[in-house]
Order: sequence, then C-alpha cells, then structure tokens
Amino acid sequence: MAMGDLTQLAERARNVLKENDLGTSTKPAPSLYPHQWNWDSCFIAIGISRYDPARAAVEILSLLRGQWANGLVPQIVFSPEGSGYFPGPDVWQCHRSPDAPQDVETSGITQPPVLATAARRVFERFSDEGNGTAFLDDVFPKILSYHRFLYRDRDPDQSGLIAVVHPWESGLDNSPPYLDAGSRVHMTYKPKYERLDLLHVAAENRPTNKDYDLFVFLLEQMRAVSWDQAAYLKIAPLAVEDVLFNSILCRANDDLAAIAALVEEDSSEIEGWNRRTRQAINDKLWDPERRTYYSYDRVSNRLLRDDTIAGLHTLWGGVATEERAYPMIDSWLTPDRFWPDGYPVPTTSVASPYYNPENYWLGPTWVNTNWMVSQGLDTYGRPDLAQIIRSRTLDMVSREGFREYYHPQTGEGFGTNSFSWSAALTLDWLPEMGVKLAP
Ligand code: 2M8
Repeated sequence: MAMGDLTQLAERARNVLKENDLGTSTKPAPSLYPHQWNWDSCFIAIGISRYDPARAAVEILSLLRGQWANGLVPQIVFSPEGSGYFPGPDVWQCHRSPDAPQDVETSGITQPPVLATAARRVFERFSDEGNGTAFLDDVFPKILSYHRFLYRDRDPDQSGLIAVVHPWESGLDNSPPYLDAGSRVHMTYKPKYERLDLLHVAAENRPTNKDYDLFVFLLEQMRAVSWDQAAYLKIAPLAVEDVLFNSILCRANDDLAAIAALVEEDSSEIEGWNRRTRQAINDKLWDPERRTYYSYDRVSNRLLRDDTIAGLHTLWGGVATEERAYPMIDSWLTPDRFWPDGYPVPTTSVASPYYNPENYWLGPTWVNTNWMVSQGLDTYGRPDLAQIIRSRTLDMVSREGFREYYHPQTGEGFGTNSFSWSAALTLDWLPEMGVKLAP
C-alpha cells in the first residue's frame, strides 16, 4: 500500500476510536457493545498509546475501576449511559458478592489477561519517564492482585494451568472447543432471556440460540453461588484449561515481571508462576501426533482436539519450545488449514467440520488474533510469514473498513462496523510501516 493510503487509513482508524470514546474508556463498537470490555480495552490502549499515552493510561485505569476485592478484573465494566446490551447488570447481579465493587457495575467473569502486556506497552510510550513510572506505580499492585486471583481461585490443581469456566472468558465465545465441551454440559432447564445482539448483526454471523442458552445457563449457575469463584470451580459444569488464555497469561507474566523490576518490586512470585504455566502447557496441552497445542477439558478429562487458532498463540506467549514451534508452523500454516489463499489466519481451520468463514469465531480472520500470531512468528524466526499476515490484514481493513471479522478467503467484512480493536491494532502496526502519528 502507498504511504498516502496508509496515512489515510490511520486517520480513519483514529476516527473510529474517537467515535467510540466514552470519556475515560472506549466501547468496542457503537451499538453492539456499548460498555467497556476487558481485553478490548487492552488492545485499544496499545493502539492509542502510539499517539496519546496519557489517554491510553486512562483506558487501563478505567478498566481497573471495575476490579473486585478478590483481584478479578471483569470481562465487562458497564457504562451507566450504555443500553441495549444483553446480558446487562440486572442479569449479572454481581452485588450478590461481597467482592464486587460498590460504585461501578460489572460482569462476574474475566477475559484473556492481556492487561500487564498493555500496561507495559503504554508505559514504554510515555516520553516523560516520571509520568510513566507514576502510572506503573499505580497499576502494578492491581495487576499483581489480578494474577494472584487467577493462580489462587482458578488453578484447580495448582499446576499453573488456569481454568476458564465460561466461553465468554475465553474471548473466543463460540470457538469449536467450547461448542465441544459445551455439548456435554447438562442443562437442567432452558434459560429464559431475550437476545439483543441480533438487532445489530445478522443471525448467520453470530452464535446460535443454542450457544446463547449455554452462555446464559452458565452465567446463572455462577450467580446462584453469588459469584464465589473458588467454590464455583469445584462444581463448574464447564472448566477448560484454555491454551490461548494461558499463553496470553505467560506473556503477561513476563511483562508483569518487567514492570516489577521497573517499580523496584520483587518479581520472584511472578517468575515462579510463569515457569509452572509454561511447563504445564508443554506437559499437558501438547499433542505430539497432531503437532499442536490444544485446550484441555477438565470435566471430561481430555484434550479438546478442535483445530483453532488458539494453539498458535503459544508463539505469542513464548511457550512453544523451538523443537515444537517449527513443526507446528510448518504443518498448520498450510493452504488446507490455516493459510488459505486470501487473508490468513482463519480462527478455525478451513479443514475443521465446524469451519464457517462468515460466523464469528468459527473461521473468520480477526485483527487481534492476527496481531498476536504475527508477533509470535516474528519472535520464532519467521518474519516472512509475520509480514504477510500484517500486510494482508492491512489490505483487508483498508478495503472493507474496521469490521469485527473478515472472510479468510474473500476478505469480506462481517459483524459490527467501526470495531475498536480492529482500528487500534491497525494503529499499532502503522508506525512500523513508516506512518507518523501526530500526538
Ligand atoms: C464478543 O463477546 C461478547 C461477550 O463477551 C458478546 O458477544 O456479547 C467477543 O468477541 C469478545 O472476545 C469481545 O471481547 C467482545 C467485545 O468486543 O465481543
């Protein structure tokens, strides 16, 4: 793409973030997602930090306003002005838990822990070191308490593998491993609710009603124990040691340890977690025959051998050993699996029985997963592939706009328009292509 087009793309991306700006936080999309989401805000902060580190810091701090006393950083921090999203605070009823914050409404689950990584990137972009350090002094104890929550309340065997208990916690809601594990959840009743997402996006591009039944049923199970996280884990009908979540956590632990050094705090606890998690992913989640990593279903005690982009995030997390990474890259980034002609990397393998190039996490290419996988490929000595992913992704967004997800073969955009993390991560990439972003 010519420099003029890239500069114009940057302008368009900044406009999307401006449009979705709620003051101290940014909604993921104008009407489909009218509140603040956890990992969305982390990606958004990374993008904004390229031209306004102070505003990026505010994004992180506003997410942390929703932090619970037990350390949980919630999936959603509800905005009082936001309406038209199901399930809203009246459904979550998080006030049932003494740990929930009093002055702000949130959901009662978490999302992939990109937070420490985002905080470190934001710090690095401050030109005034004093402001950057003040930001880190503020967020370090909070993010440490978040990771402590994960290792205390969500690591059932104390093995270093964190279990997610709701598909929404995985970030990849209807991804095949969750449909697979979800199909074994015995729903004792059919929940009653009304979906609002279908007012904004066509049903064929969104999760099914059956998927939503599971989402709502699991929410109600957690609500019934008043969001007591440790107690719930013992009875959870769905508990997955998710390879994407745990890989992201490894990278976040690296970043949190680096932050600890910057604020002159001890990092041995964090390094200890990280050794355990990396080891456990390699011991338990690697499939030597298929040459990839899978998530593990703790309820049925087996690997969920569904071929999704999740395993490739072991590159982003620095988890895959070199002897495993190279065969994994060679056998999976192929035209019949994750490298179709067009716009790789699909979130579900083209060869999977679940593959649907127009439905949410069942196949479409997403900007955030491409951003993580390409950086992982870079660090594992494949800048050639990383570079193709980046330029194809930028082509796709420039042609179709900042959509939520894209058809991996044609590049056609689906889901909501004006999707914040598609814009933010584009902005993170553009300076590497020589584009200057004015403050
Ligand atoms: C999607 O999930 C939310 C629930 O968290 C939803 O469909 O209502 C997912 O893509 C998730 O990863 C993302 O954080 C969220 C907001 O963009 O939307």
